[in-house]
Amino acid sequence: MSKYQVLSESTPNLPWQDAPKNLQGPIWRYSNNPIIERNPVPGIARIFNSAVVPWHDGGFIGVFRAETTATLPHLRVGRSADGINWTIADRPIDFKDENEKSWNPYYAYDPRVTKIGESYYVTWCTEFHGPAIGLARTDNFVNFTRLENPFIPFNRNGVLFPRKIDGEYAILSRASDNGHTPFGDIFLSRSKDLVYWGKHRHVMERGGSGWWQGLKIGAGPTPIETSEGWLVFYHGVCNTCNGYVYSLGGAILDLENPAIVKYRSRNYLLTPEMPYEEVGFVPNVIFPCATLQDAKTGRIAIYYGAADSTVALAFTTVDLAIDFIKSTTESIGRDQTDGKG
Ligand code: BMA
Repeated sequence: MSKYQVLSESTPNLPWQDAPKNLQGPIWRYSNNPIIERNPVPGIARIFNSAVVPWHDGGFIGVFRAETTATLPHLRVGRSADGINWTIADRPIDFKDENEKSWNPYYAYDPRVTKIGESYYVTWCTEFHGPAIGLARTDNFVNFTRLENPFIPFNRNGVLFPRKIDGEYAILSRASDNGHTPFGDIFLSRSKDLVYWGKHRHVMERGGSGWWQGLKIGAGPTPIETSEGWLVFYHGVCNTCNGYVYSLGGAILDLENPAIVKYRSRNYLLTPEMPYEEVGFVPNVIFPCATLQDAKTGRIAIYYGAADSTVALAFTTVDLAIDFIKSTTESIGRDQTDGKG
């Protein structure tokens, strides 16, 4: 029986490995990482930063960031029986607008997939006179209907909450620039209809008592509803003399008002240490985009892009993650506002 509860659907067959005996942090890696290697499909050089969800009959499905040998990113559907071995579609997702007219972005990357009710919503970084958040709905992962882009450019790392809060949809996002964005905090916005977004609130700022997240932070997987609050994993970026380093951070947001940060770890939960994280197209990147969790056991599987080159998998439990975040929360300071400040 776990101390904290995951308050969402059970996924008893999520991929899993027990923690190693010498576990140091709250998260441990899958021993056969990476699970999707370079050149995984003809014409595709790299798949990384991708999002998966449970699918029918105990299987899994997802939206993957595929980068062509022309180094252009687009999104593809992938399917898996075990969450580890993936079959990637041989063509990009063909997005339509609400009138069935083709609406495909010039580029698309860093997808997240969130189930709300019986529908699945994909958010990603889309081309809209510069990078902005794209939004689409699907019920079957065959037909994808694009909805209005939630925000004007520039914005990245748009991540929906898995249920309405106070009768409204909620999304995390990060205002950015047209390039590699040397700044960035996480904001919350709300909408009654997934079209008009407002009531913008500041949630967390870069820094947070740790240089590993001193440059910018961005939301990661869909927030996990737990008895302690919304468990969020995110990426925090450090600026070094040799470039950016992306680590994985964790925080807990208030269930009823997720603009309120209850706890936020001053230490990273995972940082690039393995060769496949430290070496690749972009070195030193851990970029989490999805989790699977099981309400019964409290197990959590985390999917992350490694070095912008491959997809990797790591594990934690709701107890280990929340206890770590709580025990390493130093002071919330300016983050503990209602965001109006
Ligand atoms: C960000 C995004 C991510 C990428 C990261 C590291 O700005 O482009 O897709 O993983 O940089 O290169």
